[in-house]
Amino acid sequence: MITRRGMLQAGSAAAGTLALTSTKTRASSPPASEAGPGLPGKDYAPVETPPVGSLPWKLSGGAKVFHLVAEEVAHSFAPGLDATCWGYNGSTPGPTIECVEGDRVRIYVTNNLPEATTVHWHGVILENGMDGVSGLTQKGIGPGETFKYEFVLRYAGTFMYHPHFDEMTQMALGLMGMFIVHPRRPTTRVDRDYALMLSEWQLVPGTRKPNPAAMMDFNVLTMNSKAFPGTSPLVARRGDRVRIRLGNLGAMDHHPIHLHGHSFELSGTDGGPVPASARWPETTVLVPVGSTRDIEFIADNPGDWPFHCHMTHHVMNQMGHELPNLIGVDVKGVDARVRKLLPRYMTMGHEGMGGMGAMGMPVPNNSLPMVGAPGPFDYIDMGGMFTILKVRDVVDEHTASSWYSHPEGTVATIAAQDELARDGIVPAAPKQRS
Ligand SMILES: [Cu+2]
Repeated sequence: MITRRGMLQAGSAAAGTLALTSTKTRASSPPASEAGPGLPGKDYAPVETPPVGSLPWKLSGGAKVFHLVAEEVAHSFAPGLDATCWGYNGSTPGPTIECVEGDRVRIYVTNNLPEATTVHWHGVILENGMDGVSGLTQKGIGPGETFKYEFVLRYAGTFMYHPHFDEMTQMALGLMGMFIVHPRRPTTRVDRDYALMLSEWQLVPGTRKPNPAAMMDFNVLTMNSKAFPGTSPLVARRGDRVRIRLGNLGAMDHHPIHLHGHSFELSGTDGGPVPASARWPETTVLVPVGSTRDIEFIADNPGDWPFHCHMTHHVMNQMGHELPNLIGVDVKGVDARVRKLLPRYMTMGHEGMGGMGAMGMPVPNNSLPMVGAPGPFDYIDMGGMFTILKVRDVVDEHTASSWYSHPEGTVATIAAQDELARDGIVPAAPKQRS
């Protein structure tokens, strides 16, 4: 007679090296020895992590071997804003690690920082001793030491890697990266697959070292450690199925990331894929600290579409927050008096703060204007955690650096007098200010 216990024993014997089988709802993958290491082009289409790319690997004894080097890196957030950060293999974020479900990985980590570090594989289900938590699951990797992590990737998903030693300092300085495990048998194929790590920094204008003690007032908000206009545009051909994988390893802030011109579905988290039956349409996805969110959509609407954090202070660069509120204040008298001392003085902010970047106000050395960059019509009044999705009928090497050319009659313009008259619109004069 087959008993319940007998079935369980048989089941666990058949599972072989895979320990987690019974209560998991996620399907377990075949062991690496059975399927062989997943290969780019054959088993997966590589992810794009602009501008850092993916970490190279080599095969050794059936495992994919990677080498991460934690080190100080010279970094540029955007033209005109350079900093000394910490990263992996010369960049922040570090290069993306890409694997396939079932792969065995051996990841060497060399620490070239002045203090200990570890690497935690955020979201990856693995043996406790490979989890990378200093003091709890391993000793810290001392300066100059190289540690070895080795595990089998049981589940597909969008994961991350980061230190769990002095993480407040180490992540504030840029130590983080994406870790993507492609499914062995994909249910959806996408044409473009992007990865963007969201983070936040405090960089006092004129300085070059991010401040790890910051707990609020982050003033440089980034995608892959770049602030607009330093971010890379995302390009898609009209009709492409696009996946964007967002990770958030900022210190304190969740980011509602909004896409213009399209709606999308949440297709995965750092817990794995979301079943098709559990998805619903959105145009904004909240990416909480310490999580990943994958979105998928058909890029069927040509144009230059903003893709940005909807927290208004997160699309500013190096915004100071200690300003008095001058909106609506009559500053004429103040300006006249100050100009006796400073002839070119002009109070800012009383008519709103738009266009401050376009005015070409002088900024301290090594800092950014608070917003934006020149656009095809005028100055783009957003910066920080902002990039542009460029959807085109034809995609080539010029697409990323070119502006959309709009079909005639599809751009909002100043209203013509005869149109106002036809539609019975009388523009109202501004009300008298009290
Ligand atoms: Cu944000």
